Amino acid sequence: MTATDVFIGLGSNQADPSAQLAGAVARLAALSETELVAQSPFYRSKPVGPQDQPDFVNGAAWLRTELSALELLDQLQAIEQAHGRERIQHWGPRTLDLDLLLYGNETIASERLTVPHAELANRDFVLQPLLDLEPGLALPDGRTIAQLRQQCPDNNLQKLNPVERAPFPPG
Ligand code: A4P
Ligand code: MG
Repeated sequence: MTATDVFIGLGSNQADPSAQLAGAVARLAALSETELVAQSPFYRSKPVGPQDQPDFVNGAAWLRTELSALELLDQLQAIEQAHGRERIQHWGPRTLDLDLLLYGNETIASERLTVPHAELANRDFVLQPLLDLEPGLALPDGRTIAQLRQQCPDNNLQKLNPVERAPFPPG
């Protein structure tokens, strides 16, 4: 089987978010039949959805994998579990959220998977890290990530320097 380029969205707003993301990238890099091509800078972003929760740290990882999309989803959910993820509130606080943003040039609409990720075009905290990773990236329908980023509402993204990736105060 040939390898497919995939992009994973990373998000956390609990228990030292930047460390959660860094740990997730290490676990992604260690997946079987998978290599880490690159990771984006991390960004601090205001919560989308319920506002009574801490700011998020978001980023993205570029993988090259021989896993199928569903095999990869299983692995993403296992990593979320390993990071103590509890599903309590839709769009609520989470120690780690891993979303399959793009799987090669495939469009997937099944019970467990919607790819490209359904909210991708509406979220600057998803589009900007993708743009950082690959400025020429496009969706299966041909729309470019650069176009979508220009049209996307701005949510006050703040790029984090590695030195600023200190733990947030508990919130
Ligand atoms: N699922 C379907 N498609 C996918 C996909 N492409 N990638 C299914 C991953 N999962 C996918 O997800 C619920 C189900 O979605 C999974 O079982 C899988 O089969 P979940 O992560 O358990 O539930 P959730 O997180 O409550 O819902 P959802 O829709 O995944 O939320 P999002 O879209 O991840 O949004 N604000 C900021 N600033 N930054 C954030 O990262 N994240 C969220 C969560 C809200 N607000 C945010 C952020
Ligand atoms: Mg999710």
